[in-house]
Amino acid sequence: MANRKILITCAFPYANGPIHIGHMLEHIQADIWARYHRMRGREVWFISADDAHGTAIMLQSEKLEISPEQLIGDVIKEHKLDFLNFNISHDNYYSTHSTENFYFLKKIFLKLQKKGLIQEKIISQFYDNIKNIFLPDRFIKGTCPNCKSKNQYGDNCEVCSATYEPVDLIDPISVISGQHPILKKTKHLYFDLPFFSSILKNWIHSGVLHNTVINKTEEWFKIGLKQWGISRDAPYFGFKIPNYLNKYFYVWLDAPIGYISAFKNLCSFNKKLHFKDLWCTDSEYELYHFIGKDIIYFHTLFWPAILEAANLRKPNSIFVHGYLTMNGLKLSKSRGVLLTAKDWIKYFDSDSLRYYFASKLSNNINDIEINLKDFVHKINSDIVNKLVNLAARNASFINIYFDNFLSRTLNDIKLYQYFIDSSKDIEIFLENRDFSSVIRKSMMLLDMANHYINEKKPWLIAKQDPKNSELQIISTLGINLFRIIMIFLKPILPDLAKKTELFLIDELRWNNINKPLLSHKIKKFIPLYKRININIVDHLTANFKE
Ligand code: NOT
Ligand code: ZN
Repeated sequence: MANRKILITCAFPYANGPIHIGHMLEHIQADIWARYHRMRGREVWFISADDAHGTAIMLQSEKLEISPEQLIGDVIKEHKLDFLNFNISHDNYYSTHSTENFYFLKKIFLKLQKKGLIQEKIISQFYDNIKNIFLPDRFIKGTCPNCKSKNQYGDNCEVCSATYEPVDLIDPISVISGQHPILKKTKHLYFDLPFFSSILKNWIHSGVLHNTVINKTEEWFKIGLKQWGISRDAPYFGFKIPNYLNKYFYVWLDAPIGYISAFKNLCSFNKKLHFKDLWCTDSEYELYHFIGKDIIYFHTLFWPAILEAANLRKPNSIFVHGYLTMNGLKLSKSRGVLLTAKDWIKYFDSDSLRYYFASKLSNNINDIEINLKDFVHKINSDIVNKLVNLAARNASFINIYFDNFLSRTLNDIKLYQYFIDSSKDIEIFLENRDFSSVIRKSMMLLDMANHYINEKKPWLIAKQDPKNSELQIISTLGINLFRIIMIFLKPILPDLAKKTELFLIDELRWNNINKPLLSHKIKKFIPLYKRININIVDHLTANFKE
């Protein structure tokens, strides 16, 4: 099989607020997958960007009394630093407010127009006549017309997931002024999504999507696809629509096109990459979008329709995760609890969050509940007591009695071989993004390894006859079993992997799994990971905002 070439994307965080650990869930999930494929020698490109347009960003910049350009410029620096702090290995982190994005947006729009896929309509829309602004869906709140939950946004209900028009909301209120909005007529542009119904239907059933995602998408087919509004009235922060006065492209049109332009920008500093090779309809590249379940609609319907209309390739799959919740509340900027990436890193390290998320992630869209006490317990018991302890207890004998040298041979080949053979399962788990199984299996293997050491009682040999080669051989196996697990966990724990490589004086590589370290010098053991003090949880919870 030809070497796989893969483009991985994460949804674009809005440039009006901090990266929180809900964003991080997705970027960590995608990053683990990207790192795994790189370890397997595949050509991987991993991109994301800031989503820089829209009313929210405009209003936020007004509030801060700076220009939107300055706001998004400041925010992207923060975002990039946050991702760096969590070892998210984006090959490019770009912005939708870029020349490339405007170029592709115009190009695609003109193509749609030429194909007769854009229609004008005069509609009545909610208008805040105190602030003189048409209200986007997210700036109107009211009671869900479907389940009657209060305090829902104008586009969809977070309780029952119904989608609707803002005018369908019961008792609407402008979020900007807190007053009842009025209805005002305005002209808008619409993309003919229903035209693509049968193409989309075929596509979603062509094996590219997980069943739950298909079912969710089918719900929209049942209601019937609708014309999709792609314009917004001034005042707005975004790209202007050519040949229209005071009309802007809706942020959700230029956001996904940002996948294309972030890649285009990547090509400009990676000369071996060619734009067309990726986006042409017969591309050899695999394309995967990691997203949260709140934006399924845009990625399984709207985006593939745009790609189809523009004669560009479609994704191989859309990988959807659930929400991150804490005490049952969604982590987000606008609702529930907010725990930022910056806050996290003040109290804990990055590998710990990556590990904890991995232990809860599999390839379904179930919500992920994070509990900080459980988190501390898991890190201490898995990483400290099982993983690092296996290295520590064996390294000490090698360091003290054998001048840091591992033995020439291995005993208990059966146990060793079982670890090697397990890599087949681990590969399948990682490929399927079933990271919780990777961790479960690794912990089971570590239990076996630690059990082996407990049975062999090397400390007794060390007491009676410290130069006995049996002691060196037992410890060498212990170190080699640790090394195998660290190869499995390297995509999840990049910091610990780096320290391990320094300690073992060996790069953790997938295709070296079955070559044990023998007659090999290691470094003097230094603690690879620090136990987390449970009291930190109380400090943290006292400080973060609900
Ligand atoms: N900024 C959006 C959000 O919901 C996600 C944009 C996804 C990016 O946070 N691209 N697309 N499509
Ligand atoms: Zn509802």
